[in-house]
Amino acid sequence: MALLPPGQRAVEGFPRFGTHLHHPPPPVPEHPAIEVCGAAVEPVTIALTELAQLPRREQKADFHCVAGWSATDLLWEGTPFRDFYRLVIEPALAPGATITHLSFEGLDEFRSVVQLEDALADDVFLADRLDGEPLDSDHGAPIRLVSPKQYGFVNTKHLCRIEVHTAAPPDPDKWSPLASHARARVWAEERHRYLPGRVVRPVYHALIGPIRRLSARGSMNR
Ligand SMILES: Nc1nc2c(c(=O)[nH]1)N[C@H]1C(S)=C(S)[C@@H](COP(=O)(O)O)O[C@H]1N2
Ligand SMILES: [Mo]
Repeated sequence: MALLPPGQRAVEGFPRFGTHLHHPPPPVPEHPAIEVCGAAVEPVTIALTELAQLPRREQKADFHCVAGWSATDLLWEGTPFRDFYRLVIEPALAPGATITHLSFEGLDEFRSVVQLEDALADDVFLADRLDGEPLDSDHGAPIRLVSPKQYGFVNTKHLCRIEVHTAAPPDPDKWSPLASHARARVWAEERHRYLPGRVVRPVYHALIGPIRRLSARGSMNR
């Protein structure tokens, strides 16, 4: 069996998960696109049909949710984020701008903030296919961010907007005891900003079962 990061347990299959389970997945727009915006950038919108012209790759990776479950051996296909950054974002940047963070927003208004260095790791993808099929709405149709070395909450589904930042953007959850870790690296167990990963493990492990049952019920209703 493959080695998993500290505090993770393998689950069967790949559950739909996240903070949005009480909502159905957002509908896929007729002309899906990714918008790039931010203070230091000329706004660009790239249709997913154009995105398909950028370099593409396949990659096997495990997926680790902060709550402690891991889905193993997923086969993602899409554009390496590094290529997207070099070919779409960099040419639109204001001269001399230094980018430090990116936020990734979904059609459901979910948002993750990633340090530039983490976003440019060689296994970070904009994925539109999973296990040989177009990405389904449970897992982020039409396209999602995949950053396998970071917890699930970094991996924005239904991606529609990327904002570039020249400093860390304000974090609305900064003072919450459950604030997320800014790097969220799974091998260092960076689950939360204040609470050590191993302290929250038992609480999360107890919640996985009930949340999965809820998520299965959500899928049946669609
Ligand atoms: N748009 C969007 N992306 C999201 C979420 C969300 O609620 N909305 N939840 C995140 C969390 S917490 C996790 S664990 C993963 C779950 O991905 P999955 O549903 O494909 O298993 O998606 C992440 N990306
Ligand atoms: Mo998660």
